[in-house]
Amino acid sequence: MSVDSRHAHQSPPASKDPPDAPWWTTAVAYQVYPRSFADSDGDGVGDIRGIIEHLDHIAELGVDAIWLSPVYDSPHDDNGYDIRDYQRIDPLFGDLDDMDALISAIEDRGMRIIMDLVVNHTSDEHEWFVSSRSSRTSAHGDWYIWRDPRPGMRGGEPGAEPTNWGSFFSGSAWEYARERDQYYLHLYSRKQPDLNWESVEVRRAVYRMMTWWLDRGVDGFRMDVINFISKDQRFPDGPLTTTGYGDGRQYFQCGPRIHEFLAEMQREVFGDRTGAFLTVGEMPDVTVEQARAFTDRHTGQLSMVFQFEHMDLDHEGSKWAVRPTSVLDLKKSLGQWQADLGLDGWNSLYWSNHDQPRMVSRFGDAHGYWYSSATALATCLYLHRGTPFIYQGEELGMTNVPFKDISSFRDIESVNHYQDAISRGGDPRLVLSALRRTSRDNARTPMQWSTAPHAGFTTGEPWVPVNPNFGRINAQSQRHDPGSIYSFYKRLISLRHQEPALIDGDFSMLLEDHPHVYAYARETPTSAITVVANLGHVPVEVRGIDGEVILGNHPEPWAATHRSLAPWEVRVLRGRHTLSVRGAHGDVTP
Ligand code: TEU
Repeated sequence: MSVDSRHAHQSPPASKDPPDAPWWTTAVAYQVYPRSFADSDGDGVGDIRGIIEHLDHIAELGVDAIWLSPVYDSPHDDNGYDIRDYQRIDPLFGDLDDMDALISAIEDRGMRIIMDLVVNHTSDEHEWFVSSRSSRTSAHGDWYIWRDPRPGMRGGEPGAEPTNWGSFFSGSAWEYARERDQYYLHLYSRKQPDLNWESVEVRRAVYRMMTWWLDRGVDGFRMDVINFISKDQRFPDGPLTTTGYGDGRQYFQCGPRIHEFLAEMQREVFGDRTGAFLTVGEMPDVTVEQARAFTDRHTGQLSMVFQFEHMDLDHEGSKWAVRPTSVLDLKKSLGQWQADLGLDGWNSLYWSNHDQPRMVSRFGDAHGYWYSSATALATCLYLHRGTPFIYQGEELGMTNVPFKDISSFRDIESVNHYQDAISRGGDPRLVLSALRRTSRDNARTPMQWSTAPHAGFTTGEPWVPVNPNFGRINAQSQRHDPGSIYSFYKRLISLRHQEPALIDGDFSMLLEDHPHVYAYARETPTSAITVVANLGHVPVEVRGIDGEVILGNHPEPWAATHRSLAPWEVRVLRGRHTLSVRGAHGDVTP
């Protein structure tokens, strides 16, 4: 391997970190999806009181911050990502008193809380939209993105939409409103109209609402599709896709005014307290260069972004056609992000969230090597440089769901895609089998607390059935078992907090060309850690892995006596190790 390629995945030295690095650079975060976390009142839907009752499950893991998916008032067309009132809690989840109680309970346990900020769009039932829709001259007339029908065509007529863009949830991204004889843009469902960020009044209203939440004691925001808020005002057609609609992303992904808007938000909302808050921008399709500009420690507008590159590696053209992710592709992608954000930017590190299938089913082996693959994958990613985000249930090794038929799905994206694919002649069995692997509902079944009915999630009928494997996979059986995935996550998080090399250390990928071994070193001038994992199904003999194992998923004395890595084995070693592997094709050296 050439020196150049070795350096391609090396981040620059870490010694440039300022001594007063913001709290979130050493933090581990945990995402709660309230609908599916814990139901305290038996209505079948998770709620805020349920979260409070189970806070110790999260606190004992050792995490520093909780990201709460939306709990705001909503008609729930997209499970709360369609907000009707930003300053009201949905009665399904509780009220503002419950929210205040949650904020204090989190603070009492030494943790922080990050709210979900969904301001690319609102619900069509938001009073702003109701007013905007009523007439062109209403008080909120220009708060949304309204365009006339195509010249020479009548509104509502097929093909009269202002552009050919498709919505992420199938169909056109435009909906006709007779009241104004115009179309409004909705990149997501037709009940999620996009706000017009060109309007200074919209921006002011959003900043006021954010400040109101900060004053209530929240510690930051996860910003939903925030890189879509600035649209190219020319609204051109996009290249046609297989759905029959155009792909408009190049006209709104990191659009012309995105940095200006986010800089304004930073100034108006956070002012000189910016470092005290965690801001993470969810950014589909963001490139590493763009992410570096957003997160630059001197000139950036956000603490970090959620990028999607590693989530898209298994897409064969679209998210509905999947192939397995290769370890080589993963190493290349994640290594590149480490290298390129290393010095001045900051990474978020995640395997899963409420939009992604379960990580052990997707990247690991949930059947043959459930424990080992879940723990190996977690160790590999969460000891990179950046801020880890764990999604509820991941710490238990929760898996994808054996959905029976289309009636078992709840998610608007899945349901719409199914109808759309079938109407275009798709084979229902094939469409269903793709959905089983990729549907967001895989992540949304209830938390598996115990072996009680419905996994202890609710005393009523859950809004979506629990995964039938809750008898085997649940918190009750794992919380006090030192050999559980939950206990492993505790050790992993504690290690991350203790070792300076894992916080500040630079990152160098090792054995870059090996198809199954994922290995890297983290180093500061005074300490080093080497992580080496076998993400494959056959043992691999790796030279250089002897020494002190500070964390491993095969208990001692296994590591002391075995020089080869078992399938899905991971070892975290003290010091910088020189590794080599003898493979079928000769030696692969670091
Ligand atoms: O998701 C943004 C997004 O584009 C995708 O991750 C989306 O989930 C979809 O799968 C694309 O195929 C965010 C939220 O996380 C998601 O839950 C919302 O549905 C969406 O925005 C709209 O608010």
